[in-house]
Amino acid sequence: MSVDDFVGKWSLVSSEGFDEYMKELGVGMALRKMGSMAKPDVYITKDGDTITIKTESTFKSSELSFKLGEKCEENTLDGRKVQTLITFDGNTLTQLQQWDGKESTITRKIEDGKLVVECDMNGCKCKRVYQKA
Ligand code: A9M
Repeated sequence: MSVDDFVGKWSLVSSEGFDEYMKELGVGMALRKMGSMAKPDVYITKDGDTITIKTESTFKSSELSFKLGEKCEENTLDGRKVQTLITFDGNTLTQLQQWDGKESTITRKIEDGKLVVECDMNGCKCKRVYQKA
């Protein structure tokens, strides 16, 4: 498994615990409703050692470009400004977001050809599965 296996367009097929995760992040009700309804497409590209993850939905979109192991600033869809560090262990892309003394982890891995995204904040977990579009 390499980062190249993550490259492509991915469409959301299932989501568990996302509302609870957004609550734990402190996202307000209106935005949580949008988040729950959205069926985003995720575009992952790689240019040299720069990886870009673009999340597109009819409501809101976001784009994050980063190099593995280098901290960068990320503006999240719910308006947090966080420090993000993404690493790859040969299997899983692990993203650590830190802001205001808080942190959340987002992992991405490929399972049965699907992109499995798991988010964790204070032990409140969410699992979202995307299939190759
Ligand atoms: C994911 O599937 C999970 C990433 C978690 C991001 C959490 C940010 C909170 C969202 C707040 C509401 C946004 C309302 C707009 C609707 C857009 C929906 C998109 C949700 C991700 C794979 C994608 O990398 N990440």
